[in-house]
Amino acid sequence: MTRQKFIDQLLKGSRRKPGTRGEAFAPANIALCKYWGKRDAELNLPANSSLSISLGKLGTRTVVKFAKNADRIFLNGKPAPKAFTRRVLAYLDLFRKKGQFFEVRTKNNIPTATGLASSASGFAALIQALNELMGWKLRPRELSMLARLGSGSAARSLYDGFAVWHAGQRPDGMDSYAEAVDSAWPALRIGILEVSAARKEPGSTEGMNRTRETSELYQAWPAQAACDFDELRAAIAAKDFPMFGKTAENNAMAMHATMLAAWPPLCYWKPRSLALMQKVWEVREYGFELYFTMDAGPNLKLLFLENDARTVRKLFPKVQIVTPFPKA
Ligand code: 2P0
Repeated sequence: MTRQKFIDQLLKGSRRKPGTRGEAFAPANIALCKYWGKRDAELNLPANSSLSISLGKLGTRTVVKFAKNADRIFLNGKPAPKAFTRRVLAYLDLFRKKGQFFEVRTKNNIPTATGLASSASGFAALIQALNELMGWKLRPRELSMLARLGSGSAARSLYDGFAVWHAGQRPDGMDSYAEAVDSAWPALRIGILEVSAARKEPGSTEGMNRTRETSELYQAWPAQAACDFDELRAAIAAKDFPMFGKTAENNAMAMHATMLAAWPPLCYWKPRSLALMQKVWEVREYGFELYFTMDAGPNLKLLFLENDARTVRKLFPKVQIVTPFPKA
């Protein structure tokens, strides 16, 4: 099935009463059970289900309007860089009618120094703004499937707090959507440790394709991910922090192990990444409940509870602490 057919099917029967403007905010998210590998590249369907935590007020705000003669794309108040513009236009092409142009104004409040990807919050904000502009009145579940076409992890950025993105089984992808996990954990903290803010090489799409195609260890991944997904859900429901941290960290290490066994090998770690991992393991030997997760990049995201924030700050003076469940 093509993307276009998928979209036609999803929008069939939806209301189409365009407005004049759409605006939305979407949070960035960090996967605790990672999405790694696609079962269908055209429809961007994942090989495994994933689970994430959204970063509260850190994310992307986007305003979309109709434009007269040409598309106009802005990022943080300035005309957007070429690569960004190209990606947004390719996505808008999926939805535009002939002769229709858009003005898109996007702002990220994720400090670039964190090295956190903004494509997830970016596509999640864009599709919600488009939903309002086009008057589709789609629900978050359907919007998550459309966000997925821009970037897989964007499906999970439709929600605050914990979110799951179901891999689904259907070839048409209609069962691969994200939904919120109805469980708040106000004491949970994420600590971002930046090792490098440079653009990751290669990008995750290429990284996961190469891993899936060449890594023998990848065969073990879907089963581990399925198991970790269930364990994390159980740990969240029971607020069992050691089980939560252990499962998330082990899931990240397993994902990186599949990459190391790819050819050419993929190693996103820098020497400092490894030094930080070893520091976490060392303090855990002394009974301190600190864990980490890592994505397709060199930075660490620490996982800990509110009461340990002071100690984490002492151990890692440069840490940026995020509260994923901010008080309203
Ligand atoms: C995740 N990552 O679950 C995993 C963990 C990176 C490592 O989702 O190809 O930019 O656009 O669907 O969403 C990053 O991949 O990939 C990602 P595409 P995306 O967060």
